[in-house]
Order: sequence, then structure tokens, then C-alpha cells
Amino acid sequence: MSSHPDLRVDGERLWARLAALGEIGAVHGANGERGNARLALSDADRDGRDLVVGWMRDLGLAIEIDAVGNVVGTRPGSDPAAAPVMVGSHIDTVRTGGWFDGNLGVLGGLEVVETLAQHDIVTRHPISVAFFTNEEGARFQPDMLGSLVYVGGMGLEDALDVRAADDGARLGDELARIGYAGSTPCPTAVAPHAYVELHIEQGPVLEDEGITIGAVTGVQGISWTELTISGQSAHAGTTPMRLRRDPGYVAAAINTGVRAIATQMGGTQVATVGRCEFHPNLVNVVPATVTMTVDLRNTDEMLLQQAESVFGALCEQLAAEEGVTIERRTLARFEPVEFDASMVDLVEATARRLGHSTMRMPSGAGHDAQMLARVCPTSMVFVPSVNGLSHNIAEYTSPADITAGADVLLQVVLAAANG
Ligand code: HGY
Ligand code: MN
Ligand code: MN
Repeated sequence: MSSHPDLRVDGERLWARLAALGEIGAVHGANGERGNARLALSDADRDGRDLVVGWMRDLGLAIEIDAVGNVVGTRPGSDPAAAPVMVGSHIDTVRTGGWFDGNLGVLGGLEVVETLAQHDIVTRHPISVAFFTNEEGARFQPDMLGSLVYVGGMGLEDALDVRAADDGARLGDELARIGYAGSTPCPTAVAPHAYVELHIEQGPVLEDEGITIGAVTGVQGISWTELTISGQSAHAGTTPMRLRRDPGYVAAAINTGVRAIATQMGGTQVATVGRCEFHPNLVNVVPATVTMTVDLRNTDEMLLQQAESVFGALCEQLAAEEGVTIERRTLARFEPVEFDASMVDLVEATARRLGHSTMRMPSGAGHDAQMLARVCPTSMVFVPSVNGLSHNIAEYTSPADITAGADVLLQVVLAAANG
């Protein structure tokens, strides 16, 4: 139980911060949608970082920036020897992102800190608010790169040498360019006492069930592969079909093929071709090469491996039939993660105590929490996504649900930080 069970956040103050951050890298839709484009380590990401670091300073947090650009602001506790309770997420977005994905977890953490400061409450454990570099994995892969390095799951030098999928820029150079190549060593020298991440669900379940709070039990496994399919570029008009070695056709067959894998497997299996680039991409030229990505996910590791195996066999069969070569490069591969049972129980019990409907659920999306779970007791608090939309500028969560989620985060943090 928390030491201040009736304490609540200031939802308007939190919403104002979400709106202010939402103005950086703002993307406006034809129907009034207000989204964000802050790809990792872009100028917009830098500006968003500067804004949030400014708020951390205003709150008197001790700020550390580590060598992969993770930023952690810490409020002291009464026990200087105690490891911090950490809250956080990310503020980088996909190119068609929203105001809430990631941002809510970071700004919800600042709201928790400000609420405690406002009421002169000092917890036993320090409280840290973090945002991690390149959670999205849209520009640099893998996703959750910053938190993966933070927990020691990826070497710093390997991370700094990652090349951007869009312009080939080196991650370490971009970090220096935007002024966030910090001096704090990676991986972290001190594991948090616990980690809690407030996040939008990014899917339709809570809304469909009419539930306000998701007590997240874990994160499904993720398998990202980049394919480079090479064939024979030729004239679209003069080349008989029997003589073609068309990578464009193979790319389309792989797209429909992975859809068939997910449909046949059912359950939580999902498959997505999100990127597909033809070269030379001209109306009257049989393509020379196609570069594409395949995203496979499942809550069960054995089933995910089964999907990968069927996908691999499909690539080999198509390559042989069409006479093309297919080079496969793994961009990300993370097994499913189960969160700490006591932390999931705490989220669920707290939501109930605050009078919110709640349900246990796995996360379909990847999160920094799945990396922090490697080093400390971790869980997540989900709030509903309207129409289940995310990675879409129409992403939206109501102010009431935002406030409910932040109140649960506050009370979970109080319980964990005074325990
Ligand atoms: O891809 C994901 O699930 C996350 O948004 N990085
Ligand atoms: Mn996210
Ligand atoms: Mn995302």
C-alpha cells in the first residue's frame, strides 16, 4: 500500500506537457489529427530532448546522460544507499507517430515527481525518470536499442556503429551531432530497485473490453528481418515472362506468404511487411533489387521460431523458382518477456483500489520495459488507445484515461519507493 493512498496527479498539467512536446516535430492530418515525427537522433528528437531535459532541470532532478544518449533525471530519496525506483519510456517516434506513444511514460514520470515535490513528500528510494535512445527502431535497428545497451544487452561500440536505414548515418555520429553523446558509462552501474512504465496499449483490446487500466504481464517476442532480393533488371515490354528473374514479384509473394503464415497459425501470431523499396523503381523496368522488411511476433517463443522457419523455407522456395538471390539480415530478435509477478499484482491491485476497471494482458508492442526486466522487477501500466490506433497520427487517448494511468503510476511508485 502506498504511504499517501489518496494522492493524485494534476492531469491538466500532464496534458499540457504532452501538448507542448507534441508541438515538436508536429504532423497535422487532413481531419485534424495531430501527430509527431521525431525519428531517433533527428533535429526534432534533439529539440524534444532539450524540452524534457529543461523540465527535469526545473524540477531539480540530477541529470545524467549516458554514452548512448539515454537521459535519467533523479530525485533524491531519504535513503542515499537505496537504488532508485525508475519510471520512463521514450520520446523518439516513428515518422507517423502520435503524442502518447512513449511520451506518456516519460511525462507521466515527471508528473509523479512534480506531484511529490508539490506535497513535500520524500520517498525512501530515489525516483528516476528516464527516456531511452531509439526505442522505436524506425531509423536505427534494433528497436529498444538505448535500453538494451543500458542493461548490458548490446555493446556500446556496436550500438554506436549502427547505420540508419534511411540515410546511412552512423548512430554515434548522430548522437554527437545533436549534443547527446553523454559521459555516463553504459551499461548502468546501478540497477534500478524497480521499473514501471506507463504506456498507451496501442491496440484495440482495452477499448473493446471497456477497461481503463491494463496490468501488463509481459511483452511478446519480436523477429525483424531485412531482405535484399536481387534479380535481373530488364525491359518491361520486351522481356518474356519465362525469362524474367523478378525480385518485385518475389517481394509480393513474400508479403502475401507471411500474411498466410500468420493466418494459418492464428493465436497471437502477427506478420508485417512495413518497408519495401524497389530499385530502380521505374514504371517500365523489371526491378534489379528489392529491399524489404518482415516483422514477425508471437507471445510464444516456440511458435515464433516456427513462423520464422516457415518464412525461411518460403524465401528459399521463391528464390529457387524465380532464379533470384535473397540475402537475409536480422535487424532485431527478442524472445517474449514475462514481467515480475509481484509488480503485475501491484499494478492490478492499485488500479482496483483507485476504482478503475482493469485486466491483465501481454503487450503486442515492444517497450523499454522488456529490457529493464532483465535487471529489476518491472511492469507496465496500459491505458486505452482510441480505435486501437498507434504508429498513426490519429493516435489518441482521452484526458480522463491519461489521468487514470498517471494516478496508478503515482501510487505504484509510492508503494515501490517506500517498500
Ligand atoms: O516495434 C515496436 O513494437 C516498438 O514500437 N518499438
Ligand atoms: Mn512506445
Ligand atoms: Mn512505438
